[in-house]
Amino acid sequence: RLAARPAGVRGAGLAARAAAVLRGNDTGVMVRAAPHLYPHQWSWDAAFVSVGLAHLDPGRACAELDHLFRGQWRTGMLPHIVFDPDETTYFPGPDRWGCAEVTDDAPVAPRTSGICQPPVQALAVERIVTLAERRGPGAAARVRAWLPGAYRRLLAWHRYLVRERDPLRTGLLAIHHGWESGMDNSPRWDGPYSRVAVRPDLAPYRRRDTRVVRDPAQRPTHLEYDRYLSLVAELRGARYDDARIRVTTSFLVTDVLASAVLAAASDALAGIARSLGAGEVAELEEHAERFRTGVAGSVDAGLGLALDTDLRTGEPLRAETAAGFAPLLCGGLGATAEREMVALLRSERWTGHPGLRHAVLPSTSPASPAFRPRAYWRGPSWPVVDWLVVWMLGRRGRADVAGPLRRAVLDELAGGSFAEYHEPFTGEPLGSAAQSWTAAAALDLLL
Ligand code: 9YW
Repeated sequence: RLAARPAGVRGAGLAARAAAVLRGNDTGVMVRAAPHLYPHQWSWDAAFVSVGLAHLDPGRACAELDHLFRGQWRTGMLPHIVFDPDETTYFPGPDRWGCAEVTDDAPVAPRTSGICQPPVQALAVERIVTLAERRGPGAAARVRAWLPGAYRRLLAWHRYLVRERDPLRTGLLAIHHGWESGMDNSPRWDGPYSRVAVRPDLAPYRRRDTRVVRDPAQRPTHLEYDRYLSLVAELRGARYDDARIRVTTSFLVTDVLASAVLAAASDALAGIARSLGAGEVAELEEHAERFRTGVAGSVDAGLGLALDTDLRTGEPLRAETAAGFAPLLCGGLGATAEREMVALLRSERWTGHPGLRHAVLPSTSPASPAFRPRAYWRGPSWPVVDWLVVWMLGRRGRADVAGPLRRAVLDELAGGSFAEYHEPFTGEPLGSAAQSWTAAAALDLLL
């Protein structure tokens, strides 16, 4: 459909607007995830944003990741938020996390949150290197000079995840808060959250998101938020000590999407290690293989999707969400199983649903009882997720599957508001406008 229109003109206009969004959100040292709603640097946002920046200025892309690396913990963890000290309106802010107050592992400056997000950073670095090489020898040399330092940071990050989040070597990462999945109120987490008690001593708070996005139907409920903050209090009470959290926390689940991202990112990091002549290639390849196998082994025969597991009950979490397509991101399925998963992706339960405005991947299947078309991670389509799927499929040589999805996302983005998410039946932009990672998605998908 895109090809039937004057794609060049439309594409150039959209790219210029996307570039303006990234520049507008740039404080000079970091790109805010969104101008009002998310005025700090988020970990996986920063990775996606750095790829968008690489289309404009590869040096600025590297600086964006360097800013994130400044928040890295002594353990190697990249925290999910690096706070801008000049911005005090976002909730929960650094005082609520109180990381450096309770553990020496956290940096004193910059202040950070005490949890992490899916490890897309090595994939971003791989893409930045490619884009810089395409740009010319000057850009390529600049990124190459930066690469060894970034590599050591990424190696420490991956080793943290492998060591602390999968100590039993199952090939599946455990997360300690739904926020760590990046998909806060996804139906994936309804069961585990129902077992999180709201603490009677929960300190009072005022949310910020519902003051920026006025329609409460688009945001998590107050009960959900009480549980999110009760978990923050639990994690802080455990001094953000992973070994202690594994035993004590009331929310402990595997995350198939983060695991698939780690598998693909380990492939990317092994490639970077090889290009640098570093000694860890075999170790990183082994991580990739372990997590690829873990993800492929999570596919539920009935639903045809990869499922997370509640590690407190041992039960698989039977939700039909976009995360269930995790094996398509990292590979590992046999040919028949992959064909079945691609058929499911194209079916009426997903991108082939007759009611969809664009044939994108909604966050939750419109055919599932948990689906809510306007409610954040319970149904809306998220351009950044579609981009990740397109990008990972492309990396694996599946342009046949990625191509139609890419065109559908670009159609969805053509309105130029760069929304955080969309109502999938109408295409209405929802949540924050001028969201940085959505602008980055447009820039990268247009190429
Ligand atoms: C929050 C910034 C973040 C994303 C998450 C998304 C949302 C809300 O916004 O989180 O307040 O942290 O769920 O994936 O990184 O864009």
